[in-house]
Amino acid sequence: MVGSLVATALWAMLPAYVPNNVAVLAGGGRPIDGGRTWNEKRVLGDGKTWRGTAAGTVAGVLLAVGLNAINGPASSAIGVELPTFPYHAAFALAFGAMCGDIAASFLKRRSGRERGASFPGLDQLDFVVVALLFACLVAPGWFGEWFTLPAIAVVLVITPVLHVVTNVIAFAIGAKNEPW
Ligand code: CTP
Ligand code: K
Ligand code: MG
Repeated sequence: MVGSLVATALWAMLPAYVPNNVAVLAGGGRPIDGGRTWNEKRVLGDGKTWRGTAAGTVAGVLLAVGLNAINGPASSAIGVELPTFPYHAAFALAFGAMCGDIAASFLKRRSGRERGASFPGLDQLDFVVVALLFACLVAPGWFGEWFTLPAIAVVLVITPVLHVVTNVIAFAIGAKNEPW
């Protein structure tokens, strides 16, 4: 019961987990804020680029397409019915994750944190909250089917743990400048 809840919640969140990591690998080029400042601080900073955002979003949608393709065998293997992703839900999760991360950078700059500074709590949950919000708005029927309150609770507990582990690994292999 708890196992199937964790499995479906994590599966449903995968298109939101991958975009930020792909953005780290694919990032670079023109920053979204074009170098502009607000109150003498960058609006977003050089860490939020068009290329990273687009690559991350596309990667999340492609992952959802791949997950749909293996849904049958994966569901049978673990004996749990896993969610399939309608395109609009996949896009909402992936683009929502990128927007949450961008919104967090906006808040970090407003609070005087330089690019790369940590903001505990926000760093670990920004992308999940906005991914869930976008999915809820764009695909309410699908969202309600898979993201029950217990599933959302599971996501809010497990995501920070996964985020910390992923980023420490990314830092250790040199893909990221900071371990958060
Ligand atoms: N990245 C990107 N576009 C995004 C998100 C991330 O290009 N929308 C890339 C950037 O190269 C960025 C790296 O991924 O430096 C790491 O992402 P993140 O930790 O979110 O950015 P930071 O550089 O730490 O900047 P910030 O303080 O604004 O979070
Ligand atoms: K971030
Ligand atoms: Mg960072």
